[in-house]
Parts: sequence; structure tokens; C-alpha cells
Amino acid sequence: MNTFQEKVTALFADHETLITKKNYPLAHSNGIYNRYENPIVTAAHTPVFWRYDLDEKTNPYLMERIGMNAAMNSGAIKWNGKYVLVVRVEGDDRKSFFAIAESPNGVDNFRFWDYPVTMPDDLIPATNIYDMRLTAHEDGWIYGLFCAERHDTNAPVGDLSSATATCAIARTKDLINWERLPDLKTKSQQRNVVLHPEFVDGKYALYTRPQDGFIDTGSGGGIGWALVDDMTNAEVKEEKIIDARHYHTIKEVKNGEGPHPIKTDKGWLHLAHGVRGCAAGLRYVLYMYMTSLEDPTKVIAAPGGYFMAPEGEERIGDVSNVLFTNGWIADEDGKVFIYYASSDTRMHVATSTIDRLVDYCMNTPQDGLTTTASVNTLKKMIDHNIKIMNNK
Ligand code: BGC
Ligand code: BMA
Repeated sequence: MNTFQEKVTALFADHETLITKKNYPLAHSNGIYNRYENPIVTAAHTPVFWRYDLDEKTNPYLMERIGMNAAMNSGAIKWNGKYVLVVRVEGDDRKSFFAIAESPNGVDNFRFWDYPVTMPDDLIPATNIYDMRLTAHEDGWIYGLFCAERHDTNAPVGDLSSATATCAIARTKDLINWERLPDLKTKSQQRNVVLHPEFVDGKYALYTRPQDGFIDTGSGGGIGWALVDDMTNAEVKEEKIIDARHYHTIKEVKNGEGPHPIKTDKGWLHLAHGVRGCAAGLRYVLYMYMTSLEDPTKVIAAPGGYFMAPEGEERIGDVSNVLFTNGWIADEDGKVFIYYASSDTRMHVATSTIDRLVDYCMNTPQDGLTTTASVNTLKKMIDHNIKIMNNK
């Protein structure tokens, strides 16, 4: 029988082995991006001392006292040369909170900081917070926009599920001390609000996602755009849909901006999620689009279909058949680290480059919105390829 101390040592050793495991790109790639062998952050990556009381007097059986259920939907930023994620960690109690995990290379060795983020409450405290988008804005602050969820006070007695989703705003200079600003004022509920990194016409610009209800986007037509005078008292007065939902596409039911777009010389590169309904529930996939540098509300490229959809283990989890993203990092050399979560359970990375992603956006055929259009697009490529193949 191992002593308490031996068991503690083994826990730490196993954890260290897990978090320092090398991660390699999978051999097979579609030419657009590379997936990696292992998830990069999971609930098991959270520190042992978050989960176990290490005092033999109070925890003689060395039980897990505070269970961690998932590590998912993470914001991302390059910070002091490190690849930093603001992870949505969810405890067994279903409350999620933010915690920072950093890696020296962006693909493995993610290690959590000792303490989770202490996020101050807004005037009306939220029950849950999640899915932070980080933006190092040209005003000098790093903003974190996230969803604050509260029980709907108008719900009939006994309805404990109706909730409201609001865009919460905080800012920091060091990722440690966060200043909470008032929640975004808008006409509708909002989830997936993202701050554009530059001023536009001297104003802050937001990607929004108006929705009629907590789950239903209803008349909310897609990803919106709004200019805001002041982030310390942010109010959306006018909202314009820039990337609409459409019948029988991967974003029929909902869509939402992922992380803030990356600036390239060909335009802004966007990564987003699209949702459709099916008998198994909602299916979340990732897609891309581009907007113009001169007019960021103008879509200049809209590759058809999804960019990434759940595969293998990614399909399975607390909320199966879901890929979700709210973080990516573009390095100076053009390499892009796409951070995505699968099935509300674990975090992964895929790597690509700006050039590849721009090529993908510009040269992937658009969705023609009908089977006939899709077959015509396909036949065009087959014709062209058959000529090439016959000339060999
Ligand atoms: C969950 C989110 C989810 C939302 C809508 C919330 O309670 O925490 O992960 O996106 O409900 O389903
Ligand atoms: C949403 C998102 C995510 C989550 C997804 C699937 O609406 O905001 O938090 O990953 O649902 O559950």
C-alpha cells in the first residue's frame, strides 16, 4: 500500500507527463491546415492542486475534492513570446471560469498559471461566464469580451432554464488584473461579440450576433457589425448584418464570429462557427470568410461549406458534434495557430499559414445554394482536371 505522500508524488508525476507530452501534426492534411495528434488542453491538464486537497489530515483518502469537467472555448493571444490561452474551464458544478494556460511553442506544453482569473462582476452579477475573445486594441488595452449568462427574471415560476445572454466587457494590461466595464447595451440578447482590433472612423467596431432568445437567433440574421463610441460605456445603436445565415447551408440556424479577424494585404481573414439543426441536435462547424480592408463590412470572399467539422474523438463529448473557436494566433512569419474546442470538452490546435488561408478563401468555390449549382461547380473542375490528366 502506497503512503499518502507516494500517492501525491504519483499524481504530480502523471500530470507532468501529460502536460509535457510532445504533440505532432497528423501525417494526413487536406493542404489547408494540419490537425495535431493530441488535444492541447483538457480538464486533466488543470493543476493537481486545483482538484486535490493535498493535506493528509483533511483528505486522508486523497480524493478529488473539486472536479474539473472540461477545458474548452479559449481566447488566444501571443504574449511575451508565449502562446497564451484564456481557457473556459468548467467545473463539475457546471460553472465555467477563465484560466490562463501558456505554451512555449503553441502546440504542446500548455501549463496553467497557479490561479484562475479573478473576473470582477458587473452591477448585476452573472451566474456563468464563458467564451472570451481577446483583442489587443490599438488603444493600448487588451479587451476580453465574453458571454455573461443570467437566469431570466421574467421566466414563469418553475422555469429554471430560461436565461439571458449578454456581452460582458473587461480589459487588462497584464492578463492578471482585469477591469470590468459595464456590459454591452443592445436591443437584443448577444452572444459571440468580438472587438475589431482597429478604430474604424475613429470608433470601436464590434462583430455582434443579435438573437431573439437565449438559444434562438430568431430574427437575428447573422454576424452583425456595430460602431461604438466608448468601450467604458458601450452601446450598440445601429447594427448591420454583414454575414447572413442562409437556408440549407452550414449556418442555417446560427453563426457567430470566432476570434477577431487577422489583417492580411488581401483583406481581413475571418474564422467563425456555423450551426445547423438535425435529428441529433445542433451541429457546429467552423467556416471562414474575408472582408475588405477599405470597408470591413464588405464580404470579399465566402468559401462554400465548412472549413473544419468534428472528426473522430472530436465528435464526442458533453455537447457532441460541436467544433467551436474563439482564438487564433498569427505569427510574424505567417504561421497561424487555430485553437478550437471539440464537443464542449477539450481544446485542440490546427496550424496553417496566412497565404494558405487567403488562398482557401479566395479560391474555394462559393456555395451556389442549390444542388444544381453544386454539381455544376463540381463538373467544371472535373472537366478541367480531365484535360490535365489526358495531357500527361
Ligand atoms: C452554455 C453554453 C451554450 C449556451 C447555449 C449555456 O448555458 O454554457 O455553452 O452555448 O448555453 O446553448
Ligand atoms: C454555444 C456557444 C458555446 C458552445 C456551443 C455548443 O452557443 O456559445 O459556448 O460551445 O454553444 O454548446
